[in-house]
Amino acid sequence: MKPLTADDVTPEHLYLRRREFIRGVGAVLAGAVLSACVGPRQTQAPDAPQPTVDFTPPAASQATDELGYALTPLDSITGYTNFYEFTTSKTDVARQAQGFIPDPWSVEVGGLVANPRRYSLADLRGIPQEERIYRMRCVEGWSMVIPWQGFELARILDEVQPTADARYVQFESLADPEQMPGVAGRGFTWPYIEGLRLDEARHPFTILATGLYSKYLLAQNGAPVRLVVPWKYGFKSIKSIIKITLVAEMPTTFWMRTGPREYGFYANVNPNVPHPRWSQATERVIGAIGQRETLLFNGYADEVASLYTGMDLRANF
Ligand SMILES: Nc1nc2c(c(=O)[nH]1)N[C@H]1C(S)=C(S)[C@@H](COP(=O)(O)O)O[C@H]1N2
Ligand SMILES: [Mo]
Repeated sequence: MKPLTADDVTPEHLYLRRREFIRGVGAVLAGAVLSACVGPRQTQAPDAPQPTVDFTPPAASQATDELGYALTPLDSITGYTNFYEFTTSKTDVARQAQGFIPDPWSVEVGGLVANPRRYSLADLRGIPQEERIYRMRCVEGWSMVIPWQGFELARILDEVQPTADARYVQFESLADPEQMPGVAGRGFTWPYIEGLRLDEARHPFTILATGLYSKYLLAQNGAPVRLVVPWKYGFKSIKSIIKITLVAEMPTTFWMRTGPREYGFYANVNPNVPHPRWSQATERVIGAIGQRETLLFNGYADEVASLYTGMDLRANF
């Protein structure tokens, strides 16, 4: 199984240049993925005035992921979002986030690293971007299929060089009460924090995304840069990142702090481990009618299950 690119499912003329994607499990295991992804055939960084300006998102009926699931329409991806810094109302985030200007921006990468570095937005957008069509499964029981643009987080980790003590990666979102009405309100402890084990962070499917459907991210989807970890529940895919810190101990995440009985550190998509308040066996397909079965590791088990060999997935929820 391989994550498809829209290159595979949309007419060629819609794209300036084609590029190849991860070819499959063999490539992943061989560690050949990085070289496959930094080759010469990259798509350009997405941007409004760039040649993709005439790009029309493919109709859902024309475009699918590698399982044959239709891409979620753009208006659903941008109109139905979770971003609690703005509001807990999924259909009102876009409006609340309209005035959010994520520029200038920088991401500070530090902690247990040999080469701490601050990445400007231009730095991040200057990294060769590739497209990944990934399923997104929210812990609330709904899902989308999203064509992201971004790059592997491993690329940045390689640049900053984690020290031997580094075992986890902690991520932090902007929490600006001036621009984000949800942060000014009560009920949660900000900032939004997420974390990955270092080997999860280095997995070639883990990306930092700067765009989707060939445009830069809109505020509601986590502009200007967010994490995407497709085999985990959506809340791991932290938005509007300002800080990445290599640490020795497992970070306590926003959701672990908010509801420790309901949200664990791992949060791997798993239809066999129900949430305390609901089943996780099926999911509602946003932008379409109906439900589908939820798949172990969100359908990426072949590529990621080995990260969890010998672990009790029920205890480590
Ligand atoms: N900073 C931050 N990141 C966040 C969230 C949030 O509220 N704040 N919500 C998470 C949840 S619950 C999900 S399902 C995904 C949704 O991503 P999308 O709205 O782009 O589909 O973002 C995640 N990242
Ligand atoms: Mo979510």
